[in-house]
Amino acid sequence: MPIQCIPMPLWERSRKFAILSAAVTLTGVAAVAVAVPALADEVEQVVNGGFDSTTDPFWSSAGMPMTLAEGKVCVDVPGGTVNRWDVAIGQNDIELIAGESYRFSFDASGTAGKVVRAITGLAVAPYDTYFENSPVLGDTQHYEYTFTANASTEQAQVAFQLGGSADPWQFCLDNVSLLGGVPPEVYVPDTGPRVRVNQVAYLPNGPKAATVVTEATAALPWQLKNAAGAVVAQGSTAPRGVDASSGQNVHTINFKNFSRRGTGYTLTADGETSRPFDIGVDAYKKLRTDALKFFYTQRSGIEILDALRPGYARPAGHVDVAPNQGDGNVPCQPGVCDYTLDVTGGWYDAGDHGKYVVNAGISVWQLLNEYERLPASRKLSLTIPESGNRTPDLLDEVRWELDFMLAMQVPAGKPFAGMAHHKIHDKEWTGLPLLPSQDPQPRELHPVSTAATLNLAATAAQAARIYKTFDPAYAAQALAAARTAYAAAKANPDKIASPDDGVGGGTYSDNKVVDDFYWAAAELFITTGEKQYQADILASPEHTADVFGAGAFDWGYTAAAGRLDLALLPNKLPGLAAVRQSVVAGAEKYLAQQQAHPYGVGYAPANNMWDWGSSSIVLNNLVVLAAAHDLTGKAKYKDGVLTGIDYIFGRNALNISYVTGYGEVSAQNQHSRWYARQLDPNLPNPPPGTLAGGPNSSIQDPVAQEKLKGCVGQFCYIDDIGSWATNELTINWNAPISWVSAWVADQN
Ligand code: 9MR
Repeated sequence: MPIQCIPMPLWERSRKFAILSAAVTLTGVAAVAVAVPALADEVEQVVNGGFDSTTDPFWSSAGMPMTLAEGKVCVDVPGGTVNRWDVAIGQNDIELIAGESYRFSFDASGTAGKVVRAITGLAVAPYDTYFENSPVLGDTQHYEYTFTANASTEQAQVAFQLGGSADPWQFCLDNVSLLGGVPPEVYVPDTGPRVRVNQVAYLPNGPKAATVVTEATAALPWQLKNAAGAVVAQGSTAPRGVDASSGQNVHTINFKNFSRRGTGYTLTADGETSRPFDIGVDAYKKLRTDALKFFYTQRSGIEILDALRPGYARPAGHVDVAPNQGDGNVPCQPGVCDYTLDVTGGWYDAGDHGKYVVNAGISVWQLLNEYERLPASRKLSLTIPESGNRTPDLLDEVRWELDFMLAMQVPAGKPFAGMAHHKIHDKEWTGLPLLPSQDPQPRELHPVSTAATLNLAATAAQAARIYKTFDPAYAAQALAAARTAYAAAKANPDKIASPDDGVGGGTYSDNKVVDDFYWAAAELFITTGEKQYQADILASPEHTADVFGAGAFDWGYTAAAGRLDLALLPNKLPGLAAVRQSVVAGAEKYLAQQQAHPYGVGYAPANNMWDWGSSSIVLNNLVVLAAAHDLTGKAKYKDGVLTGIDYIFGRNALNISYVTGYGEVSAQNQHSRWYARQLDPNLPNPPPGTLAGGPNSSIQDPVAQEKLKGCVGQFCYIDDIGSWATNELTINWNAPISWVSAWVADQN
């Protein structure tokens, strides 16, 4: 048979179609087959998958001949290749029908520890991948996966990609099958025991509550046991009826009167025993640091050192080293500007390689706010290259991003001088996995926007007051940039980033900027005390509006960030009593939602439609409760924060902690091009302390659409790397887990 190579990376594709994975995940959220009638006859698509006396019609890459031995096919895989697709075995001319389910199975063995990337995909450009899995090999094993095709084609292939190894190895294959017309797999999440707790820790003197999923309508007895299994407290559950956010009938358990510190506690009710948890504060002291250490590993433009992050070392991304095209000399999209900018550095926004000023803004704001509001954060060692200098590590880390934001400002003398470019990212979407240093795409600056400019104004104004003690020149530079940006935004109040500009990166389109004006004016006023900014605050419609909506603040709505800072930081704005009262009123709203919620969630989205990044919204609403506590000293707001975190750490419908490495079962496979262990066992999972986006009712990605169709609220989440709509990681989500865990760590 003709030998055929796969010339292009199969993952050089729009991420919309890059991945369909049916893998059983590390968290135990497993795909479970449920018996449903087959749609049609089951039809084998692969010819001669048993390699009976010939290898035809399979092909292999040039220089890697197939040999038949003991009824299977084997190859000597050459060493020294770079990409997985550099050497492969496969079969072409396979027909797939969109919407039909297929069972892809094979027996494989290989040199221990080597990896095969088994795919079903398009055999011709643009090489879409319909399904992939990358098992680690050893002795012969049977592998079997079911997926549903999302396209029809007569030009599909099954292929076994074997490249990327420095040293040569051996691979053998048998019984390759792609069976069409099989029953689709019904995804049923493995939610473990029906007693749901904060799997990390309850604070000794804090509230302590759990949720029991049960058919029972009358109260049930519960028991709290210590690590030795002895009953240390008991009581009766409170039936709460059907919870709208999950559709489950639930009871709650209140065990706040038990306060003895310890590890390995469990709660038992209705014949089920919860996952273990601690009573203590230490985990939050660790998390406040881990959540901040996340930002170093997101850095662009610098090598990540193994000495500082064992297991996470990688070369510098987007410096001018091939195949990167580098961020040192980036032009605009065609027709947008006639200059280039050096925008090296900053943090990668998320699992993509883009850098976006609006999302940089809210993230920087929140971390600098942590610095201002929670003084213990100033002393944390984040184990970063700058550790040990005389500047607090938190400020050094944030400066990495601030410098990037400042570099995104249009230079004097150019059209729209003083405005900020909305974003910089790849020209086309790339697939996964892809280390930042391996991204071959050209980078482009996108048009300026009023929102980005005001994000720069707000955060540079914040920086001006915060960095003053450590670097007065930098503080002055930041203040000048903030003033210039604010004036430029006032002169160009309607430069809205296009909601259609979403190829190669996200849009972050923000069509309402009155909130950003208010926030920027607030930060400039707090820093300078000047009347011009005071006048703008008082004239803003946001100043008297209820800014505490379903979610308090996010990249798209920033008024509450301004309101919180006016209420809590020293300033002489007239009418501060009303400003502070408005924060307390916002907190009352979230507290009432939380008290009505049997999982203790102070987030009640309209029509139970959970937002993209809901984990961060739940946390940001807790920031408002924390603010109310700090303003009034009232314990009910503090208890609200402590109750609210339980949901994040496992007291939820899925029984999962949304923070990697925290809790017995936690999110591990967040969508990322470089923490892509689910796709390549040689890569790491996200570092401990990484927050997953969480339930998103709109399930925009294909994995969520295949697995979660019809999901109710809290169930709209899957810990799969392909689910970018429910399971990404981002800088603006790790900022709130950092802020809230830091606040909690300070409470005991
Ligand atoms: O978090 C963002 C969410 O609020 C938006 O609805 C969504 C669509 O624009 O984009 C999300 O942000 C993504 C960004 O556009 C690109 N980097 C990854 C971000 C998280 O998914």
